Amino acid sequence: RLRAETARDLGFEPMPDPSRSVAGARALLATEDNSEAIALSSILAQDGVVVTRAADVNIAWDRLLHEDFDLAVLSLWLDDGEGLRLASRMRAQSSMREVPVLLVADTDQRNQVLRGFDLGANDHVLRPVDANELRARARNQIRRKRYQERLRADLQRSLEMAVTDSLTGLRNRRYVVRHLEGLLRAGGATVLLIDVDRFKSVNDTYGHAVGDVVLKEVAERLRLHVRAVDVVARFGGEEFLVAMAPQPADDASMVAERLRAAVCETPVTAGDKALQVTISIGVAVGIPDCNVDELAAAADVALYRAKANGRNRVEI
Ligand code: GH3
Ligand code: MG
Ligand code: MG
Ligand code: MG
Repeated sequence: RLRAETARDLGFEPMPDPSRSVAGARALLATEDNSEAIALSSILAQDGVVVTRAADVNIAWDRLLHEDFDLAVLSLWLDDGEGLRLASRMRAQSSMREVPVLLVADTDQRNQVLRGFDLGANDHVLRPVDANELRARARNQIRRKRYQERLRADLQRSLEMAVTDSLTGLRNRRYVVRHLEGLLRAGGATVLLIDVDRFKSVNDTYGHAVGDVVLKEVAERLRLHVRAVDVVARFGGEEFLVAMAPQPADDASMVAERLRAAVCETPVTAGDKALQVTISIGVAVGIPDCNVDELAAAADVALYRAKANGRNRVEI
């Protein structure tokens, strides 16, 4: 369990904030009645809500399809339960599923309101509409909707963080291990295990910060020189792993050779220095029924050979 402070540090808001302004929120107001449209619009405008009016369900649907709204106010004046049908269609349409629906109904339309709740409506007001009540219910729905959107964005960001290496922006070890498990289940995988040569001496000579610049640049070159379907990850300190679909050894070696060349052919600039950086690569092609550890170990054996044979080399 995260403490509330930790959650906030990570960017999560613990609750919808009731003091947050709803000014600028966009509401669709569907009603056939002109004077009601004018009255409700001016009530909502008091909170800075921007109202778009739709005079029938078809116009309303069209607007909802093509524009983003923070609220839909559906008047049950709309003929023959069409208002409810609109609410129900909105819940079936993924782009509108999160738009809160506020029903406006007559006191004798209680049953329709209840049916509306079953169809996914969020709240209602009864005629004659009390201005303060409509405003309060609208603000409440708008804030809830916006809070939900922020939560979704936070969740997306957290998921991204959980699979990303923060120094290089590459996928992290956890992610690539999962990805390899998937590839192996689907029939096989090819792995390139990449280690920066004599990297300790970069740190020792120029300092850790320069070492980090080198790692970022190597990461970027690896990313640029694999195919979009291949996954490049930072596997450890100065080790990278490329996970690829199963392929003939020659093809895998060619990819590895391309990466090796991409790193050694152009010096890495760090501040005013141009550093000659090289990498060694071990290639492993997945045997049927092997697991990720076995595959990585096979690549490690090949990598060790590349180091022993002089570095800046590919071995398989
Ligand atoms: P070899 O060619 O045999 O791979 O030699 P090497 O010096 O690269 O090998 P070694 O494993 O001894 O050194 C790896 C170094 O990488 C040691 C460690 O301090 C450094 N390192 C690991 N992670 C980071 C990092 O995030 N940033 C920096 N700057 N250095 C790192
Ligand atoms: Mg190493
Ligand atoms: Mg080493
Ligand atoms: Mg190394």
